[in-house]
Amino acid sequence: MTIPSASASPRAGFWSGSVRGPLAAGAEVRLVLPAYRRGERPKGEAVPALAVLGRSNVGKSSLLNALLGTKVARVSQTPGRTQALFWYRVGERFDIVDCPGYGYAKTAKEKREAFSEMIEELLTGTNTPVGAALLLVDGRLEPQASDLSMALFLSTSGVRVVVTATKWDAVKPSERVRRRRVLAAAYETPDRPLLPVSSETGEHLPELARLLRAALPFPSPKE
Ligand SMILES: Nc1nc2c(ncn2[C@@H]2O[C@H](COP(=O)(O)OP(=O)(O)OP(=O)(O)O)[C@@H](O)[C@H]2O)c(=O)[nH]1
Ligand SMILES: [Mg+2]
Repeated sequence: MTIPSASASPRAGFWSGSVRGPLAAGAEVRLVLPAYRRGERPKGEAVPALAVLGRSNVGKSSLLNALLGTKVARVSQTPGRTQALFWYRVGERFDIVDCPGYGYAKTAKEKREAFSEMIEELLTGTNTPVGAALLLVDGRLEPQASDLSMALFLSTSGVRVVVTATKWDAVKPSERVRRRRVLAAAYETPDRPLLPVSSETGEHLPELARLLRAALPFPSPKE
């Protein structure tokens, strides 16, 4: 399987602080690693990790920020903003990995292939694969081929998956029922819920945070 490819630009930086988003619940969030190479992982003992995946510009970094209640991930109107796998540690309990988006044709082919390989390794590699994935699809659009391809790949990877339809604030109320039905037919299964969300308004984010916590394979009853 070739994962639809990505694009982005390097970014250095560090941010840390206690935050109040529905998935952080007052924990500290810090950037532990911008990974530029296949198989790179944060140093030390591994914790459960959640990969945030989707086409370029679908709203991955915005949703990560909204779930954590931070501005830690960089957001842009220009596709291809996120240019590495950014590992954020939440309260020393779990990691969230903000991935480069796929499907942005203007990115150099080599770079798209490199990101695709990094994401594939993240999901299936023997080097501590992720425990769960959050797949974002654009709630304003009909199902897209690259997203269907990613959903299919995920279903064979053994990773627990939650799908969100993003930018739901921008979907007309009169269209919401039909669009929700079409997206559910494409992506939802008994094991893979689909939730429409908005990072702008916060719609359904507490519910999403609950689904994600349940999907992450915590090793002990600390959860
Ligand atoms: N209306 C609306 N716009 C949103 C929402 N979430 C994100 N956006 C906008 O969508 C654009 C892309 O957001 P990002 O979070 O940078 O998207 P991304 O998926 O991380 O993009 P890449 O890193 O380039 O792959 C920005 O202009 C955001 O303001 C939302 O819930 N509603
Ligand atoms: Mg991004």
